[in-house]
Amino acid sequence: MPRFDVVTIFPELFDTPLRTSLLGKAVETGLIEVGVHDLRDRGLGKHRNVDDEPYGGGPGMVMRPEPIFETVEPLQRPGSHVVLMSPRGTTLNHAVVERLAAMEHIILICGRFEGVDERVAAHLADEEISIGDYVLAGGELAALVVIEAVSRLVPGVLGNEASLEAESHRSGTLEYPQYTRPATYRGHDVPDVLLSGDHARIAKWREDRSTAATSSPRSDLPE
Ligand code: JEE
Repeated sequence: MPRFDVVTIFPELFDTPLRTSLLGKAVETGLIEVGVHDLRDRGLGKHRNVDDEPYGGGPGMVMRPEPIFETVEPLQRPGSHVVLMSPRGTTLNHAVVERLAAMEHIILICGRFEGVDERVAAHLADEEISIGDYVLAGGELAALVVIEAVSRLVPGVLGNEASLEAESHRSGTLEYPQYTRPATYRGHDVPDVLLSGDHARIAKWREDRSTAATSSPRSDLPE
């Protein structure tokens, strides 16, 4: 059973996402374990400070290394993989998610402010991951994206193993348009082929209408 440990100054951000839907069920049934750890428990001084001004000057504040090292180190065990969420990290994709899904224990470090002291990336983290080329206010929502994407690949979490099989079959990139009832909504009909019961024709239609991540929808094909 994979375990995730998150270190953050906003542990409450994780409450609802980890109690709800797919992740809530995965935690409840013990298919994954998630620990959330408040960096301020290792904060400095009366005010439990976790940040300070950047050496050399410049805007904003930087997370100090001591609360991060002192929170992460007691969590580490043989086989732990330490990930620093970072706007300059490797961009998350399905291949990265599959690689992470093979790990038994992932520690996710979430920064805030202008980022974290470089010694965390250099001497504590095993890798830096970003969830996309845009700037968030901190690593917490990105860590939740990683936890959800990786947890989907844990056997039993999806419930419907056929969905996962379809992903690997189709290289994880192909997707066809989906419809459900009603057959007509506001004058817009579900394609006849999907109501035909002809499974070979349906498979062919779906293949034709599938789009790879690298190409735009197949506007060349008729409905
Ligand atoms: C971790 C702090 C906020 C804001 C300045 C921005 C200058 C950090 N895909 C992803 N986007 N953003 C994050 C992410 C953001 C974070 C932290 C992850 C910790 N922040 C922050 C501004 C700046 N830089 C980029 O251009 C250079 C830095 C993320 C992930 N994962």
